[in-house]
Amino acid sequence: MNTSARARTSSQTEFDAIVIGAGFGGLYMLHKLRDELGLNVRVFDKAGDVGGTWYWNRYPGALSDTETYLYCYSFDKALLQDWDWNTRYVNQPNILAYLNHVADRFDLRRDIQFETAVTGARFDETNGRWIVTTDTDVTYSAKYLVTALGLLSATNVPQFNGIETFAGEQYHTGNWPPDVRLAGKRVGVIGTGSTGLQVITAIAPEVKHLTVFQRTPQYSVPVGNGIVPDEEIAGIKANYDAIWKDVKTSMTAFGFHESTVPAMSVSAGERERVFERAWQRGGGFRFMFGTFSDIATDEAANEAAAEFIRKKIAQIVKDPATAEKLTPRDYYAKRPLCDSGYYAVYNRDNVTLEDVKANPVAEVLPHGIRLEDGTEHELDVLIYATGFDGVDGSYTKLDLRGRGGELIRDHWKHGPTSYLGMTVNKFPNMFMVLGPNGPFTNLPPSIETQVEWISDCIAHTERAGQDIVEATRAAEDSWSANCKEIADATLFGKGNSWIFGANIPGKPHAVMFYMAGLGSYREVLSEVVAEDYRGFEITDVAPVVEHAEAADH
Ligand code: FAD
Ligand code: NA7
Repeated sequence: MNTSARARTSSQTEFDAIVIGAGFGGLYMLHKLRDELGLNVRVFDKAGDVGGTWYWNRYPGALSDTETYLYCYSFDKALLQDWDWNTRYVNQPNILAYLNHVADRFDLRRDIQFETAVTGARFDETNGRWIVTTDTDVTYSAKYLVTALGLLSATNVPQFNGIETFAGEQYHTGNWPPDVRLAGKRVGVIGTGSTGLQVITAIAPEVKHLTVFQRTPQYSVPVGNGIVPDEEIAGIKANYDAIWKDVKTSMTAFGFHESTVPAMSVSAGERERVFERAWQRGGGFRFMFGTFSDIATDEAANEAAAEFIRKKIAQIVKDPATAEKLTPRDYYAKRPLCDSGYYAVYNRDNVTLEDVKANPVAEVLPHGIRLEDGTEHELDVLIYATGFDGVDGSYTKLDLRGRGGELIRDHWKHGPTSYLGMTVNKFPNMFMVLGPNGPFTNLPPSIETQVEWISDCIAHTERAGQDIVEATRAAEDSWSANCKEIADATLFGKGNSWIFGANIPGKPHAVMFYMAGLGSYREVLSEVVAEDYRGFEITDVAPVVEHAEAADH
């Protein structure tokens, strides 16, 4: 433990608000609550510094797939003008530099306690305060608890037989240490999601040999990264007000207008031209939502987009057997991927592809991996690009208890639920940034939306002189049912991925997002406020009552 990092903050233990997480969400939450509402706030993060996702995911090739000009905060106009950038997409070191700059600019670090993991939090019904336990000996308390834990922050490491016997180096991409050297080594990568595609493409030219263990092939389109001309950047900076207005009323918040044209309403030739233009321009969300209106909802439209990508794979990959292994046959219905030359990697002599669905990993050996057919791959380094226990995973690992001592993991035993993606009945005064059933978008604008809404709600409760703000059970049920209905109208539920919890063995397959878009989400939030915080009870500390109807949904 780095005690100096902990010592930077005072020995105070009682706060108005405690925030967990110092990524995009937690940093802005601290600024709002401390600098605008004047609250006494402490932020905890188990990381050694700010950055969240971008502190942990330092693997080679880590890149945002949101364009740079929108992968940032919008709340400070001077910051938007001052921060310099020049690539269409922003890589991990530059996102981390940006968040460090934000922390310095708003003097945030003095209220952040790093290298401190929150282990649990319990709502004390007698006084309406949250009691927060950490991996230090100290217990803290606060009236408000904001969990900005991240929706992709609890790493998923598959429990292969023999994993502990591996004698080489092993890394998960979401917990990547500095100074890893891969040049000249025999490296294995397990996992071909967004992260796998990035790390594979980045390291293939430098390693001695790369073996990719692929369970499910992926649809991916080019990202289209490159230097952005100065005039374009000047144009963006001059028009930021209008750009953000547009983004925050759009569906995906990725900076393009979602198409309103159904794929099957145009000729096959026109479809091909539209797909080809999007392929040349780059961007996964742009390909899925900017080309036609119904790729995520209509089977024929989905198949047309899928078939276009399959043909591209066949053109790019020279060895037909490898191309076939790389070709997905299922729906194009996961968070859409983009890459910097992924499929072409398999034309390199130093890259081997193993299909571990057909021939699963039997065990990890001290010197490599053995597959079920007996094939052994000798490896110096094993990289797990196996993703995250997404969305609720960071919550269910905590001893997080609301009224009556109810554990969040019991409340969510059939899958996570929330009201507005931010609140949970029986967990009063607790607000989640990017909690379950929040918007499925480019995330910084959704994070800002939630942070601002939470801050307003806390200000409202304080102005009213009240102790407790709590979502009703009816509001939570109705919002969760609404999210399910919207998600059921898409094809996403048919793609087995983290966005439905399908990547973690034993995890209930559940709706995790509000898929109607950011514009519509913001409208709902405004209506809730206009109707005097519809769906919330804002009260003083109530006498303790028995909660016999324990959540069973
Ligand atoms: P995070 O950045 O995840 O921060 C959460 C913080 O909480 C972490 O620092 C963690 O250490 C801390 N924490 C969690 N639990 C505890 C605990 N118990 N005690 C103490 N601290 C705790 N989104 C996009 O919109 N566009 C993209 O292109 C994009 N690319 C991504 C690429 C990768 C590889 C990954 C992993 C995610 C990507 N995301 C992307 C999603 C990304 O997570 C969000 O955009 C954003 O960074 C989330 O910010 P956050 O503050 O909500 O959470
Ligand atoms: P993902 O998208 O969940 O991808 C994880 C990958 O790891 C995926 O290919 C999985 O295959 C594979 N995986 C997981 N467990 C195993 C086991 N046991 N054996 C073999 N392969 C396995 O995570 P990412 O980190 O790539 O991306 C997450 C998000 O971060 C992404 O959407 C962006 O928003 C950034 P599967 O497909 O499940 O068969």
